[in-house]
Amino acid sequence: MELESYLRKALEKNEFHLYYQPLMDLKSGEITCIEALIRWQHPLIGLVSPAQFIPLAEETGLIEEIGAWVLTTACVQTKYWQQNGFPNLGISVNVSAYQFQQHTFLSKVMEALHVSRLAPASLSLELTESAMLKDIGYSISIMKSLQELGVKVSMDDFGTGYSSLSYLRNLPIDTLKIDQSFIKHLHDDPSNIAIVKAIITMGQGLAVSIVAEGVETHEQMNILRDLDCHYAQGYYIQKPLDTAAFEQGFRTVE
Ligand code: G
Ligand code: G
Ligand code: MN
Ligand code: NA
Repeated sequence: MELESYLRKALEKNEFHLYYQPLMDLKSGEITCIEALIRWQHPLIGLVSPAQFIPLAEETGLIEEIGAWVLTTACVQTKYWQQNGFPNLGISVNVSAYQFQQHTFLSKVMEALHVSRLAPASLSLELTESAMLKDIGYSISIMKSLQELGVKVSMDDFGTGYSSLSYLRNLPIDTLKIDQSFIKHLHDDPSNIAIVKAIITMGQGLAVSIVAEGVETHEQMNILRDLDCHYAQGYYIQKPLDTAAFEQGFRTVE
């Protein structure tokens, strides 16, 4: 109960902020999309990681409100950036398993699009494998409804779950995000190269875009480019930045 009131107050007091991390098109070098990552700036504790408070928000049910805030804030910000120099910028938003299963989820997505006037095609939603597989029939129906709206669906942390590859045939997904654990030892472990290469080939066959996460070195980026990976994300390209720092970064790119 105490935690719930803490989280609720955080929302009321505007202690949540979104950071943004770019996804780079490896062919053109362009930033095509940004991932929104929530941060909690607590006045006393300091910065609290979402890895800590998202599970609590799920337990208490507050994820519904926090998730709606994230969606709306991310869409409004992206629409603003589209109108101020980055017309083709897309936004990718993480959705937790519980949030995805809520019966209000689809209407919250539509509301965020309506309020922001962001084109649905500019929005991607990131779901983990386990979130998708929880109630697969229901998940597929919601994912299809999202795609009918024009919203894209990404599978986050791909390779860390237990799903059989046959699921990939049936799940309506636009993008696979290869988990950072495969990228971390890309240059010193040939088995990781083999796995990443196989995922990229599979992506081409299934017409699914591939994003490599957690790219931290030039060497990793070169390997991914050689393997024809579409997109990369990670500290080597840019770490997650707050709105002001992000706009600074835009200016230096221009
Ligand atoms: O950015 P960072 O590494 O601290 O994120 C830690 C975890 O929190 C990651 O699993 C990330 O997907 C998750 N996360 C970050 N922002 C959000 C958000 O807005 N909603 C949800 N549900 N998860 C988020
Ligand atoms: O679960 P998800 O993939 O959404 O979480 C992404 C998390 O990874 C975020 O918390 C983000 O801050 C973090 N992250 C982003 N790029 C890198 C990177 O290059 N290295 C590491 N170690 N973490 C990263
Ligand atoms: Mn993510
Ligand atoms: Na991920």
